[in-house]
Amino acid sequence: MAVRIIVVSALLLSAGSCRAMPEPVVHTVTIEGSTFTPAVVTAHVGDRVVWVNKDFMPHTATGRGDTFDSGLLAPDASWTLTLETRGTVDYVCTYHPTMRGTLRVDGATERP
Ligand SMILES: [Cu+2]
Repeated sequence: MAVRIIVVSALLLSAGSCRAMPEPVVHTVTIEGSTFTPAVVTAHVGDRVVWVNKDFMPHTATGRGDTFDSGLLAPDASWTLTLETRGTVDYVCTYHPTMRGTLRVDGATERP
């Protein structure tokens, strides 16, 4: 019986949806064609977001209101942000202001 409980726990963890064990999840945002994909990331405090630049030009992921800034992301570079506060933050690329994305960060204990 103990084995079955462990297996179920592992499945919940891999789905990133266990209220009892809010393991951090890594969300990947791909930058390609001067677009952030996905444009909206819904995450939780403690999660990480990784931006990967697959374009042939540099970009940034820069949150509004002095929240976060990847700095220059060269082609093939990536940058990781650990989410420490809840809230919704819109971000842009400072070089291409039409590039927009949004982070929605809920509390760590609110993982459904
Ligand atoms: Cu850009």
